[in-house]
Amino acid sequence: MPRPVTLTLSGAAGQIGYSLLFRVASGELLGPDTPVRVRMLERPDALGAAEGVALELQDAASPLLADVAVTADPRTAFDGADHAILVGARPRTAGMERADLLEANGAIFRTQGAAINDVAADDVRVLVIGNPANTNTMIAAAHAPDVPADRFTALTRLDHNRALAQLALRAGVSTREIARVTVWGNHSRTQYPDLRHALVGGRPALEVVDRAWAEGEFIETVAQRGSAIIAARGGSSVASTVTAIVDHVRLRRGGTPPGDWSSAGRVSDGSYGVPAGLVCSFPVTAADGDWHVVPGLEVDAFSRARIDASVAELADERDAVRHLGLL
Ligand code: NAX
Repeated sequence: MPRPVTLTLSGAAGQIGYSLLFRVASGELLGPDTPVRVRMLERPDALGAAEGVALELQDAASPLLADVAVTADPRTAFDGADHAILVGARPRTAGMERADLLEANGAIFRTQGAAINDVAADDVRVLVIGNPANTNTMIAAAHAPDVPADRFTALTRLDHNRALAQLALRAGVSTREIARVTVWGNHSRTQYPDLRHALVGGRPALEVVDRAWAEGEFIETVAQRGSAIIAARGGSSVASTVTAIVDHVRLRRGGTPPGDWSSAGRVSDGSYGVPAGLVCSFPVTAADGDWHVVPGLEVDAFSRARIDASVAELADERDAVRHLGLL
C-alpha cells in the first residue's frame, strides 16, 4: 500500500460532504489503492453532526480509510493536506444582499486560504465548490501566496457534465461519443456552455445539431439547470455535484483522454482575453497531475460576447470583494 494521503473536506456535515465522503472511502476519488486520512472541517455548531458522519464513515469499514478526524479549526484541518475540497460556505438567506454574501464567504475563504498557505502539504491541490465558487477560489488563492495559483480550481465540471448530457440527448448519442465541450466564465447563470469546438462521434457538433438550438435553448438549459433542479426537487444539486467532483479529481489525477478536455475554474493568466487574476472557467486538459488551459482555440464574435458578459460579472464580484478589503 502507498503512504496515506490527507484529504481535508470543509462543510463535511452538509449534503455534499455527506455523500462525497463515501465516494472517498470507496476509492473512487483518489484511487482504489490509495489509503486516505480524512480531515473534516465544520462550523462549531455543526461539529456534532460531523461527528455523526465520521461514525458512519467508520461503519463503511473501508480498508482505505486510514484515519478520520473532525475539527472546527482550519489550521488543524489543513495540516499536511494533500487535497483540500472546500464545500462549506454561507448560503444566501432571505433579505441578504449580494455584498453580504460576498463578505461572509470572503471571510471564510480568506481564513482557509491563509491556513492552507501555512500548514498544507507543499503539493496541495485545492478544489472549491462553495458558492460563489469562482470568487471564493480567487480569495483563497490570494491569501495563499506560497501556493502556486494553478493549484487552485473552482468546480465547473458539473456545468460541463450538464452540457455533455444535453448535447447527448439532442444528438441521440451516448455521452461517450461527445468531446471538446467547454464551459466558459462564472459558475452562474452568465456561464457560456460552448459547442463551437465540440465533436459528436468525431463530427463537428454544429453539423449534428442546429445552430439556433446550440446558441439558444442549449445555453439556457445548461446555465439554468441548477435553478430547474431546485424548483423540481426542492433542494440544490447534491448527487450530481458529487459525481462532478469525482470526475474532476479523477481526470486531474489520471489525465484527460487524448483529443478531449474538461472545464475548470482557474486563476487566469490572461488567456483568451480574460483579465489576469480572475477565476474563470476555461477548457482544460490534465497531465502529470496539473490542469492546463487548452491554447489557441478560435473565439468568434458570438463566443467573444458570451465570454465577455460572464467575465464582466466576475470582474464585478472581484471589485466588490476588493471594496470589502478581502483581496
Ligand atoms: P449544505 O448547507 O448542506 O452544507 C454546507 C455545510 O458547510 C454545512 O454543514 C455548514 O455547516 C458548513 N459550513 C459553513 N460554513 C463553514 C465554514 N466556515 N467552515 C466549515 N464548514 C462550513 O450545502 P451543500 O448542499 O452541501 O452545498 C455546499 C455549497 O456548494 C453551497 O455553497 C452551494 O451553493 C455549493 N454548490 C456548488 C456547486 C458547483 O458546481 N460549484 C453545485 C452544487 C452546490 O450548489
